[in-house]
Amino acid sequence: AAPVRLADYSPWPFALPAIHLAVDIRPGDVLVTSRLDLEPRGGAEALQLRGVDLEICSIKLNGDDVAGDDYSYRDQLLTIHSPPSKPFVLETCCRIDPYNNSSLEGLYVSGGLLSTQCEAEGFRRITFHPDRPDVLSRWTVRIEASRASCPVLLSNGNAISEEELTDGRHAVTWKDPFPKPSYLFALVAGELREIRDLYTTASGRAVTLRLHVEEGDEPYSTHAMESLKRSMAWDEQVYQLEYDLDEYNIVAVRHFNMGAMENKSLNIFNSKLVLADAETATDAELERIESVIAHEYFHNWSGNRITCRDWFQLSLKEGLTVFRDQSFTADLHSAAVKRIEDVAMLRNTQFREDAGPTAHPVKPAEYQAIDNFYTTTIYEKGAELIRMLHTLLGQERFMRGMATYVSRFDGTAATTEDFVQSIVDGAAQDGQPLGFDSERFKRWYHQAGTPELTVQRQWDAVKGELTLELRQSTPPTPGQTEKQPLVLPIAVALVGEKGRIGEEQLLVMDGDQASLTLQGDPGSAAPALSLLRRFSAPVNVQLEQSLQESLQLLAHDDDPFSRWDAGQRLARQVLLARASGEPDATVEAALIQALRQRLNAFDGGGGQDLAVLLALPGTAELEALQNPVDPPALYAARREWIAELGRQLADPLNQLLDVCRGEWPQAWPAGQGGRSLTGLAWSWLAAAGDAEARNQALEAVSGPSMTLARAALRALQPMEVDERDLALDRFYQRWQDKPVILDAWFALEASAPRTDGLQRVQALLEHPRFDPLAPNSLRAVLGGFTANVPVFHAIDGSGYRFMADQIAAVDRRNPITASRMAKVFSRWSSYGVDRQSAMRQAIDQLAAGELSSNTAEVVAMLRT
Ligand code: BAL
Ligand code: ZN
Repeated sequence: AAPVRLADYSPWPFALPAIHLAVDIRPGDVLVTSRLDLEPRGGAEALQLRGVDLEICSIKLNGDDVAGDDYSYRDQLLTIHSPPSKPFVLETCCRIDPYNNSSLEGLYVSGGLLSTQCEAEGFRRITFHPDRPDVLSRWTVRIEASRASCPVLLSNGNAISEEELTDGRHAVTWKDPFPKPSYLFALVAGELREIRDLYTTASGRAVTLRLHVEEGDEPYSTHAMESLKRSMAWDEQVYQLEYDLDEYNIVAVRHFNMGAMENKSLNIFNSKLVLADAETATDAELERIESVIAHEYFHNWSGNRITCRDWFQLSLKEGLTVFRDQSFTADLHSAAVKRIEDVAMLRNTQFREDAGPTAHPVKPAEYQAIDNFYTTTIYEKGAELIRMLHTLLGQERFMRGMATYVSRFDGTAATTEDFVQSIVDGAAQDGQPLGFDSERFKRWYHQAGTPELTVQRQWDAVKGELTLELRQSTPPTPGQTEKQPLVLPIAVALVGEKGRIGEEQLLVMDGDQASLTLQGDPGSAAPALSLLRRFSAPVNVQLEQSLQESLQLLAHDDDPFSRWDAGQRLARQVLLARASGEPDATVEAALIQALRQRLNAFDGGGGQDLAVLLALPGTAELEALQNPVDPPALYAARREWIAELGRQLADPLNQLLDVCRGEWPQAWPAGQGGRSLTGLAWSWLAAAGDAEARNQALEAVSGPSMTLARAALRALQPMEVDERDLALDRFYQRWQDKPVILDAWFALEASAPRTDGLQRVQALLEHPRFDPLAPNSLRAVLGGFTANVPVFHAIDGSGYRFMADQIAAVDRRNPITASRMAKVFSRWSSYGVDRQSAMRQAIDQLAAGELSSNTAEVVAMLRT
């Protein structure tokens, strides 16, 4: 099929101010009657509506049946050949089968519950509709079903009437006063238990908050509810944005392609992102749940009240909303830790995407299947763009820009240009110069690839001046060979032996080259350069830094990100040298010494900062620095280095465990530093052969903290020791009836580096507790398998062939999940000859089969 192109955008030639839906849920099918109030806007000869797998029962125009000659339904398009030129009503009735819909798009069944997923293009599987985000309507939805099987009937907006019908049936009608596109429509019907709370907004609106979960899951909903209230308060305080309806519903479903979905006033969540307490979820999961609850709530303004004109604008809502949820977590917890974790994630996922065959701009120019563009580039790089605007303008000016954006575009479908223009117009209301070229800034949206920032410097000891010469360039990406310079906000400072020298400076670079002179201490040795503080721009830096300089930054930089980055740089050096077979004894000794000092200085409190500082760089980051990439060598280097750390630092690590023990029982968010450090100490000590650490870890699997239990499993899982199998078995026995928790066990089993790893993964796919229709289970086993470096990357290609078979099988049921999994092959050209050709064969094997358009698009990108 021809791709959809941004350049081809034109408005829909009708307005659709009101929609009335009647959804009749029956035991074997569902009847959907839709009444569309349509107003021609001139220029339309025919009316075209999207529809997928719909069985037409009737089509009426202004009350009269439309004759067979007057319409056609083919290629997922319903065409009414000659619609009236005046406003008219089109009523269609269709039969759909949600009971056999494994795609998890449109209306489908999950564990007896009927629920929807319409973003991006799922609504066309429910009824005929233009199904594009710039068509906004007021919706009224009547749902009818048997009371016994579906006592709860939910849709968007407010419930305006309830009817008791004959034959044990009932109906509820919902009306949403805010115009919205079809992708924000939601419906849920089934048996659910409700947890209710109340939130009063700043202006006094009483909002009923309702969380709907399966029977028995009620005790695990407190954290999600509290997170929602915190989110509502934060958006009022920070953005002056209040909730706008009388109810807010969240439903937890087991079978869900994404994490969660921001449907207007009826969020639907993957149950793993709702159900949690300290015994059943890790600290990281609790924080993630809090942030996703916030993310979906924040969409009410950044996404719902102001939506996207077309799907090329996806980052308009996603980048902005990720930026907002990142800021929320930073405000509530540690801003430094949050920034570091976000950067680590960006480098390990988005930078990898930007360097491979699926690289695309934050605003792509074309797509085949928009589902393939729910990527880390659209989300996380998109958020970095907003963050750079914030850095360039400062909080006050940025917030004035946000207020301008909301006042200009509330109730409409906007573009990323609208957004950037609003931000700069709002900021400039103070009459001050903007400080950067906003047209150049917009290039960030259209240009794929991670810019390389090359820095050279000269120290003038007499004047005490450090002069920097900076150059930027962006490597070519598929379909984009020529790149332009971008606007880069670069925060820099000098660091001496007593900490920062002088003030931090913000260099705004918008051409190929720039230079900057920083004032240090005359007559002294060259100070260390703290570059790209807070990771002020999403770029790769090329700068030669000595061991001494990195150590100085690690010890004395006042920017936590740069301090962490200095440690990471040394750890990367160590791991890459080990992977190449030539360990660097000097760097290793210096790094161990620096870590020892940190560990010795720790006396409790602030443990999370230390935990992130000690964490090793991610695999993707290391792979980006190796040519050709040898994943098993990197994996082995990491395991050996962890064992070395455990041996060399055994004493301070054991002291650390003593200090941290007191924090174990503290309720999240307290105690998380102590628990993180405990996991790290177990992992390092266990790898060094410390039996006591292995025992402690084994005991924790049966203990009251899921954080410690999972840290223990992670520590034991890479090793061929009895404690590993005992621990995994204990965990399984304890949690086998809780699918959300058991997924972690599946992932750990699938990623355990055993000699019979492939057979074990095969057995997991046939395990009675494995649910092949649940994307969470698939991601646990197949995602776990691809993280199982020695088995997945077996030199004979068996791991790659197996994965290709699995992706093809998943694709027949669930194309959205399959096409995401296919990206696991995106690094094929970076490996050595044998792996390269084996992975390429697996891709070709996948391409030779019958694929969904989603997966076919990804596979085609991989093969270019
Ligand atoms: N809109 C899809 C889920 C999310 O990003 O919130
Ligand atoms: Zn989102």
